[in-house]
Amino acid sequence: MTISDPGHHRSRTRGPSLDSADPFAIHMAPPEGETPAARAERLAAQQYAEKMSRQIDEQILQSKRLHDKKDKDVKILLLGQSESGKSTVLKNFRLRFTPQYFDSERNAWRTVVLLNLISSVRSIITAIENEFAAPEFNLVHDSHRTLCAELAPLLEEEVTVNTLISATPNVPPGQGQDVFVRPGGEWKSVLANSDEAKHAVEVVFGLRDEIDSLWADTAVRELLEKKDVSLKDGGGYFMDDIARVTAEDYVPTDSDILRARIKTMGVEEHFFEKEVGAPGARGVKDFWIYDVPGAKGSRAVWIPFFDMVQAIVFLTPLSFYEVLEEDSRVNRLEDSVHLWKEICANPLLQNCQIILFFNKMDILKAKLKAGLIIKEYVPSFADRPNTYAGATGYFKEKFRAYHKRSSPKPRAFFYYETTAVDTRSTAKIIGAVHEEIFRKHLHESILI
Ligand SMILES: Nc1nc2c(ncn2[C@@H]2O[C@H](COP(=O)(O)OP(=O)(O)O)[C@@H](O)[C@H]2O)c(=O)[nH]1
Ligand SMILES: [Mg+2]
Repeated sequence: MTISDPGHHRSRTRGPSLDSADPFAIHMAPPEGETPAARAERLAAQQYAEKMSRQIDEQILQSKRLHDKKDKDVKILLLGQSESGKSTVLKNFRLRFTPQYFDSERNAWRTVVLLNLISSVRSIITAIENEFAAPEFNLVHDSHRTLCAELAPLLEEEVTVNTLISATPNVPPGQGQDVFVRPGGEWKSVLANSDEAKHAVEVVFGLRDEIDSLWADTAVRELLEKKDVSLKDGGGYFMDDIARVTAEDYVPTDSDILRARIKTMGVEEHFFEKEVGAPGARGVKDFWIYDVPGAKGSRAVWIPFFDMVQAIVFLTPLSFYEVLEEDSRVNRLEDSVHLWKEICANPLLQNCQIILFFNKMDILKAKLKAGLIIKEYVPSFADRPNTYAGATGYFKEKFRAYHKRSSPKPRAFFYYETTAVDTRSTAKIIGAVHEEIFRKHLHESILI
């Protein structure tokens, strides 16, 4: 019997009751002259087959129950362009509502943190090598060549571990390419139990002084500045924590896990089942969150989720000073505004709650502090105060106006300023958002 044969129950009971009319009865009857031993064996086999059949029935029933339950549970969709912080917000939800599960994965994240660290080291080595290759160079010396050679084993470890977790293991990731893992979190158990990952941790530990020397070198810093290599911008930045994250007994903190960077290929479905004793989970019902890819070419996968979710958390950084990685002709904020209008206007989503997060507000603050002039990028900003409040206020009103104008019917506008890598401030917001979504859902289920 196979799972694709759901009718087997009925066919068993619906057939003619007379055994003689049952075409299978003859096959089920004990063979003539059966020995006691053969009989025992036959009955055991029969019992086993029945047990398996019951187990399969139970599995079908369970997956159907889960399916029906999913129908009733609240489902939240995270939307926003690539790099807007969707996966980081998901981690915040997990930290708050399923902390034990989150906790059990720290070991896997340790390897990701180290991979992120190696990736920064690789960017520096590449910058140095390019400088050596240039016709004239004065910033780098033989000592840098030696240091790069000493650090080379790190790059080998990077390739080994990345190949191990890559969603396309037959095409080993080249150096410097983004590594995509398959959704479902299998990569976490692979990392937690792999000798290769353990070995990588040891290699990083053995080279911690060299990594430190590289990063402390003033000529290297000067070179990075000259070449405009900004390690911080891509996320997964741990160069200011070298001693801590390379230590033998290092265990990633919540904040490390939030900042660690790994790319998932495809849609992640996360089931939030109430954890007994979790402080954030009092009175919480089960719910689901979908984290989808956000790059321009992959947004078609969003659509099937539109008629099953009750709430959307829409993320956008206010990165009017950047263009899309996948299409450098498109300004990031313009792309976000365009998406926002489309989401607000979509008739499938007209009953859906839409919650806007202006994310990466720490970066905006830092940029403004460093002298960023908003109106140079957004002429319509004109002579408004070039401050954090000035910027958020201006863009908030823009997003609010589009929301009002585009929504097929009136709905509330929810808006938060977030720094998703900051666990503390985000925990509060996540709590408020969750409460709001469930309040509306409860209200509506009472009306129905
Ligand atoms: N500085 C800063 N970095 C963030 C923030 N939110 C996310 N990031 C980082 O930005 C990168 C992209 O975030 P991610 O959640 O993967 O974006 P996604 O592509 O939308 O899933 C990651 O390295 C995050 O650590 C934030 O509020 N501030
Ligand atoms: Mg993501």
